[in-house]
Amino acid sequence: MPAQPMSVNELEDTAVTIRKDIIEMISTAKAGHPGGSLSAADIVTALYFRIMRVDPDNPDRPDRDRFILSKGHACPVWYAALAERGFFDKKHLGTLRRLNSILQGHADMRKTPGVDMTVGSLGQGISAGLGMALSGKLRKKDYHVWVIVGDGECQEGSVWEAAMAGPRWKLDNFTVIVDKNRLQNDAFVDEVMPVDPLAEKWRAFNWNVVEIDGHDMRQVVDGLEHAAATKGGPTVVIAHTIKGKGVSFMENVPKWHGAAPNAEETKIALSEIIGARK
Ligand SMILES: Cc1ncc(C[n+]2csc(CCOP(=O)(O)OP(=O)(O)O)c2C)c(N)n1
Ligand SMILES: [Mg+2]
Repeated sequence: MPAQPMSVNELEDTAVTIRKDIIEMISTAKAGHPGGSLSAADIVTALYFRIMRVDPDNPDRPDRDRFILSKGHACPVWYAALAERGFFDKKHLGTLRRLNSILQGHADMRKTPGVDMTVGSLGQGISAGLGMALSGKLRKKDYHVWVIVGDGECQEGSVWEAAMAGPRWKLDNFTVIVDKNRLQNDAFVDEVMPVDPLAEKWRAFNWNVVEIDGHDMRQVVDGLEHAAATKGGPTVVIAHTIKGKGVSFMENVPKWHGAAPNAEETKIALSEIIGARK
Protein backbone atom coordinates (compact mmCIF):
# COMPACT_ATOMS: atom_id res chain seq x y z
CA MET A 1 0.00 0.00 0.00
CA PRO A 2 2.72 2.60 0.67
CA ALA A 3 4.46 4.12 -2.30
CA GLN A 4 8.16 3.52 -2.00
CA PRO A 5 8.92 5.58 1.14
CA MET A 6 11.00 8.57 0.12
CA SER A 7 14.50 9.38 1.33
CA VAL A 8 15.06 12.62 3.24
CA ASN A 9 16.53 14.13 0.09
CA GLU A 10 13.49 13.17 -2.01
CA LEU A 11 11.17 14.49 0.69
CA GLU A 12 12.97 17.84 0.58
CA ASP A 13 12.42 17.98 -3.19
CA THR A 14 8.77 17.05 -2.80
CA ALA A 15 8.27 19.75 -0.16
CA VAL A 16 9.35 22.29 -2.77
CA THR A 17 6.60 21.06 -5.11
CA ILE A 18 4.07 21.21 -2.26
CA ARG A 19 5.08 24.80 -1.40
CA LYS A 20 4.87 25.85 -5.08
CA ASP A 21 1.41 24.32 -5.38
CA ILE A 22 0.24 26.09 -2.21
CA ILE A 23 1.29 29.49 -3.57
CA GLU A 24 -0.14 28.86 -7.04
CA MET A 25 -3.42 27.57 -5.65
CA ILE A 26 -3.99 30.52 -3.32
CA SER A 27 -2.83 33.02 -5.93
CA THR A 28 -5.28 31.60 -8.50
CA ALA A 29 -8.13 31.53 -5.97
CA LYS A 30 -7.23 35.06 -4.82
CA ALA A 31 -7.98 33.89 -1.27
CA GLY A 32 -6.74 31.38 1.27
CA HIS A 33 -4.24 30.82 4.06
CA PRO A 34 -0.60 30.61 2.93
CA GLY A 35 1.19 31.14 6.28
CA GLY A 36 -0.08 28.08 8.13
CA SER A 37 0.05 25.97 4.97
CA LEU A 38 3.74 26.70 4.47
CA SER A 39 4.63 26.09 8.14
CA ALA A 40 3.13 22.60 7.94
CA ALA A 41 4.52 21.75 4.48
CA ASP A 42 7.53 19.69 5.58
CA ILE A 43 5.53 17.69 8.13
CA VAL A 44 2.66 16.93 5.73
CA THR A 45 5.16 15.93 3.03
CA ALA A 46 6.89 13.49 5.38
CA LEU A 47 3.55 12.01 6.44
CA TYR A 48 2.22 11.41 2.92
CA PHE A 49 5.45 10.33 1.23
CA ARG A 50 7.19 8.31 3.92
CA ILE A 51 5.25 7.72 7.11
CA MET A 52 1.58 7.00 6.44
CA ARG A 53 0.13 3.87 4.90
CA VAL A 54 -2.48 5.22 2.51
CA ASP A 55 -3.82 4.06 -0.82
CA PRO A 56 -4.67 6.74 -3.40
CA ASP A 57 -6.49 4.16 -5.56
CA ASN A 58 -8.67 3.15 -2.63
CA PRO A 59 -8.95 6.16 -0.30
CA ASP A 60 -11.44 4.44 2.03
CA ARG A 61 -9.41 1.25 2.46
CA PRO A 62 -10.24 0.11 6.02
CA ASP A 63 -6.65 -0.46 7.13
CA ARG A 64 -5.40 2.96 5.97
CA ASP A 65 -3.74 5.33 8.40
CA ARG A 66 -5.96 8.30 9.21
CA PHE A 67 -4.91 11.93 8.98
CA ILE A 68 -6.73 15.04 10.18
CA LEU A 69 -5.53 18.59 9.57
CA SER A 70 -7.35 20.06 12.54
CA LYS A 71 -6.17 23.57 11.63
CA GLY A 72 -8.40 23.26 8.59
CA HIS A 73 -7.80 26.74 7.18
CA ALA A 74 -4.36 25.42 6.10
CA CYS A 75 -5.96 22.86 3.76
CA PRO A 76 -3.98 24.02 0.68
CA VAL A 77 -1.05 22.03 2.09
CA TRP A 78 -3.31 18.99 2.45
CA TYR A 79 -4.73 19.35 -1.08
CA ALA A 80 -1.25 19.78 -2.57
CA ALA A 81 -0.03 16.60 -0.85
CA LEU A 82 -3.12 14.57 -1.78
CA ALA A 83 -2.84 15.62 -5.43
CA GLU A 84 0.90 14.95 -5.57
CA ARG A 85 0.33 11.52 -3.97
CA GLY A 86 -2.30 10.72 -6.63
CA PHE A 87 -5.63 10.96 -4.78
CA PHE A 88 -7.01 13.24 -7.51
CA ASP A 89 -5.85 15.03 -10.64
CA LYS A 90 -3.66 18.06 -10.09
CA LYS A 91 -5.94 20.11 -12.34
CA HIS A 92 -8.32 20.41 -9.38
CA LEU A 93 -5.79 22.57 -7.54
CA GLY A 94 -6.80 25.42 -9.86
CA THR A 95 -10.38 25.22 -8.56
CA LEU A 96 -9.59 25.92 -4.88
CA ARG A 97 -12.47 27.71 -3.11
CA ARG A 98 -14.72 27.73 -6.19
CA LEU A 99 -18.40 26.87 -5.88
CA ASN A 100 -18.84 23.08 -6.33
CA SER A 101 -15.09 22.43 -6.39
CA ILE A 102 -13.90 19.30 -4.62
CA LEU A 103 -11.42 21.63 -2.87
CA GLN A 104 -13.37 23.89 -0.55
CA GLY A 105 -11.85 26.70 1.54
CA HIS A 106 -11.87 24.33 4.52
CA ALA A 107 -11.57 20.60 3.81
CA ASP A 108 -14.83 18.70 3.46
CA MET A 109 -14.81 14.89 3.84
CA ARG A 110 -17.85 14.64 1.58
CA LYS A 111 -16.05 16.34 -1.31
CA THR A 112 -12.32 15.54 -1.27
CA PRO A 113 -10.92 12.04 -1.84
CA GLY A 114 -8.53 11.16 0.99
CA VAL A 115 -10.07 13.58 3.51
CA ASP A 116 -11.44 11.62 6.48
CA MET A 117 -12.66 14.51 8.59
CA THR A 118 -14.27 17.84 7.80
CA VAL A 119 -12.28 20.64 9.42
CA GLY A 120 -12.28 24.41 9.88
CA SER A 121 -13.84 24.90 13.28
CA LEU A 122 -10.70 24.82 15.43
CA GLY A 123 -10.47 22.46 18.38
CA GLN A 124 -12.33 19.50 16.89
CA GLY A 125 -9.63 17.42 15.23
CA ILE A 126 -7.99 15.79 18.24
CA SER A 127 -11.34 14.54 19.56
CA ALA A 128 -12.25 13.15 16.15
CA GLY A 129 -8.86 11.50 15.76
CA LEU A 130 -9.07 10.11 19.28
CA GLY A 131 -12.36 8.43 18.38
CA MET A 132 -10.79 6.89 15.28
CA ALA A 133 -7.81 5.64 17.32
CA LEU A 134 -10.05 4.20 20.04
CA SER A 135 -12.16 2.49 17.41
CA GLY A 136 -9.00 0.99 15.92
CA LYS A 137 -7.98 -0.39 19.31
CA LEU A 138 -11.41 -1.83 20.06
CA ARG A 139 -11.55 -3.55 16.66
CA LYS A 140 -7.89 -4.67 16.87
CA LYS A 141 -6.89 -2.82 13.68
CA ASP A 142 -3.32 -1.72 13.31
CA TYR A 143 -3.76 1.66 11.62
CA HIS A 144 -2.27 4.85 13.09
CA VAL A 145 -4.06 8.18 13.46
CA TRP A 146 -2.21 11.46 12.90
CA VAL A 147 -3.61 14.89 13.78
CA ILE A 148 -1.99 18.29 13.16
CA VAL A 149 -3.15 21.16 15.37
CA GLY A 150 -2.09 24.80 15.41
CA ASP A 151 -0.51 26.44 18.45
CA GLY A 152 -3.23 29.09 18.49
CA GLU A 153 -5.69 26.23 18.26
CA CYS A 154 -4.27 24.92 21.55
CA GLN A 155 -6.16 27.79 23.22
CA GLU A 156 -9.36 25.78 22.63
CA GLY A 157 -10.54 23.97 25.76
CA SER A 158 -11.64 20.96 23.72
CA VAL A 159 -7.99 20.29 22.81
CA TRP A 160 -7.26 19.57 26.47
CA GLU A 161 -10.36 17.45 27.02
CA ALA A 162 -9.13 15.21 24.20
CA ALA A 163 -5.58 15.37 25.58
CA MET A 164 -6.85 14.01 28.90
CA ALA A 165 -8.48 11.03 27.21
CA GLY A 166 -5.59 9.78 25.02
CA PRO A 167 -3.44 8.29 27.82
CA ARG A 168 -6.54 7.01 29.62
CA TRP A 169 -7.11 4.63 26.71
CA LYS A 170 -3.37 3.99 26.14
CA LEU A 171 -3.71 5.11 22.53
CA ASP A 172 -0.26 4.36 21.17
CA ASN A 173 -1.84 4.31 17.71
CA PHE A 174 -2.43 8.06 18.02
CA THR A 175 -0.07 10.99 17.39
CA VAL A 176 -0.77 14.71 17.67
CA ILE A 177 1.60 17.13 15.94
CA VAL A 178 1.55 20.75 17.11
CA ASP A 179 2.57 23.18 14.37
CA LYS A 180 4.17 25.66 16.75
CA ASN A 181 4.66 28.62 14.42
CA ARG A 182 4.09 31.16 17.25
CA LEU A 183 1.39 33.02 15.33
CA GLN A 184 -2.38 32.79 15.13
CA ASN A 185 -4.57 34.87 12.83
CA ASP A 186 -3.74 38.50 13.59
CA ALA A 187 -0.93 38.34 16.12
CA PHE A 188 1.58 36.27 18.05
CA VAL A 189 0.10 33.57 20.28
CA ASP A 190 2.08 34.96 23.24
CA GLU A 191 0.35 38.33 22.89
CA VAL A 192 -3.16 36.93 22.51
CA MET A 193 -3.21 34.05 25.00
CA PRO A 194 0.04 32.19 25.71
CA VAL A 195 -0.04 28.40 25.46
CA ASP A 196 3.49 27.83 26.75
CA PRO A 197 5.02 25.90 28.33
CA LEU A 198 3.51 23.54 25.80
CA ALA A 199 5.78 20.49 26.27
CA GLU A 200 5.26 20.59 30.03
CA LYS A 201 1.49 20.85 29.58
CA TRP A 202 1.34 17.73 27.39
CA ARG A 203 3.69 15.91 29.76
CA ALA A 204 1.39 16.79 32.65
CA PHE A 205 -1.43 15.18 30.64
CA ASN A 206 0.75 12.01 30.50
CA TRP A 207 1.73 12.14 26.84
CA ASN A 208 5.09 11.10 25.41
CA VAL A 209 6.57 14.35 24.14
CA VAL A 210 9.00 14.83 21.25
CA GLU A 211 10.27 18.25 20.13
CA ILE A 212 11.61 18.83 16.62
CA ASP A 213 12.57 21.55 14.18
CA GLY A 214 9.60 21.22 11.83
CA HIS A 215 11.65 22.35 8.83
CA ASP A 216 14.57 19.98 9.27
CA MET A 217 13.39 16.97 7.27
CA ARG A 218 15.71 14.54 9.07
CA GLN A 219 14.26 15.64 12.43
CA VAL A 220 10.71 15.54 11.08
CA VAL A 221 11.12 11.97 9.85
CA ASP A 222 12.86 10.80 13.02
CA GLY A 223 10.25 12.44 15.25
CA LEU A 224 7.32 10.93 13.36
CA GLU A 225 8.92 7.48 13.16
CA HIS A 226 9.65 7.63 16.89
CA ALA A 227 5.99 8.53 17.54
CA ALA A 228 4.76 5.62 15.41
CA ALA A 229 7.01 3.18 17.27
CA THR A 230 6.32 4.35 20.84
CA LYS A 231 4.15 1.87 22.74
CA GLY A 232 1.91 2.23 25.78
CA GLY A 233 0.38 5.65 25.12
CA PRO A 234 -0.02 8.54 22.69
CA THR A 235 2.79 10.83 21.54
CA VAL A 236 2.71 14.54 20.81
CA VAL A 237 5.30 15.94 18.43
CA ILE A 238 5.87 19.62 19.09
CA ALA A 239 7.20 21.00 15.81
CA HIS A 240 8.93 24.36 15.99
CA THR A 241 8.07 26.02 12.71
CA ILE A 242 7.98 29.36 10.92
CA LYS A 243 4.69 30.69 9.66
CA GLY A 244 5.11 31.39 5.93
CA LYS A 245 8.30 29.28 5.75
CA GLY A 246 10.04 29.49 2.37
CA VAL A 247 8.76 32.91 1.26
CA SER A 248 10.82 35.69 2.85
CA PHE A 249 8.12 38.37 2.90
CA MET A 250 5.59 35.96 4.40
CA GLU A 251 7.77 34.55 7.19
CA ASN A 252 6.60 35.62 10.66
CA VAL A 253 4.28 38.30 9.21
CA PRO A 254 0.72 38.06 10.62
CA LYS A 255 -0.89 39.48 7.45
CA TRP A 256 -0.04 36.30 5.55
CA HIS A 257 -2.22 34.16 7.78
CA GLY A 258 -5.11 34.69 5.39
CA ALA A 259 -4.13 36.70 2.31
CA ALA A 260 -3.43 35.83 -1.31
CA PRO A 261 -0.29 37.06 -3.05
CA ASN A 262 -0.83 39.26 -6.12
CA ALA A 263 0.82 38.45 -9.47
CA GLU A 264 4.14 40.13 -8.62
CA GLU A 265 4.29 38.62 -5.12
CA THR A 266 3.47 35.20 -6.57
CA LYS A 267 6.40 35.46 -8.97
CA ILE A 268 8.81 36.35 -6.18
CA ALA A 269 7.42 33.66 -3.87
CA LEU A 270 7.79 30.93 -6.49
CA SER A 271 11.31 31.94 -7.41
CA GLU A 272 12.35 31.92 -3.73
CA ILE A 273 10.80 28.49 -3.15
CA ILE A 274 12.50 26.99 -6.19
CA GLY A 275 15.76 28.86 -5.56
CA ALA A 276 16.08 27.56 -2.01
CA ARG A 277 16.50 23.97 -3.28
CA LYS A 278 19.05 24.67 -6.01
C1 LIG B 1 -13.57 27.61 16.64
C2 LIG B 1 -12.87 28.59 15.76
N1 LIG B 1 -12.65 29.85 16.23
C3 LIG B 1 -12.03 30.76 15.44
C4 LIG B 1 -11.67 30.44 14.16
C5 LIG B 1 -11.02 31.49 13.27
N2 LIG B 1 -9.62 31.22 13.04
C6 LIG B 1 -9.19 30.68 11.87
S1 LIG B 1 -7.54 30.43 11.85
C7 LIG B 1 -7.35 31.06 13.40
C8 LIG B 1 -5.98 31.12 14.05
C9 LIG B 1 -5.36 29.77 14.15
O1 LIG B 1 -4.04 29.84 14.63
P1 LIG B 1 -3.18 28.53 14.68
O2 LIG B 1 -3.98 27.43 15.26
O3 LIG B 1 -1.92 28.87 15.35
O4 LIG B 1 -2.98 28.18 13.13
P2 LIG B 1 -1.78 28.60 12.14
O5 LIG B 1 -0.89 29.58 12.84
O6 LIG B 1 -1.06 27.34 11.84
O7 LIG B 1 -2.42 29.20 10.93
C10 LIG B 1 -8.58 31.46 13.92
C11 LIG B 1 -8.77 32.04 15.26
C12 LIG B 1 -11.95 29.13 13.71
N3 LIG B 1 -11.62 28.71 12.47
N4 LIG B 1 -12.54 28.23 14.53
MG1 LIG C 1 0.01 29.14 14.75
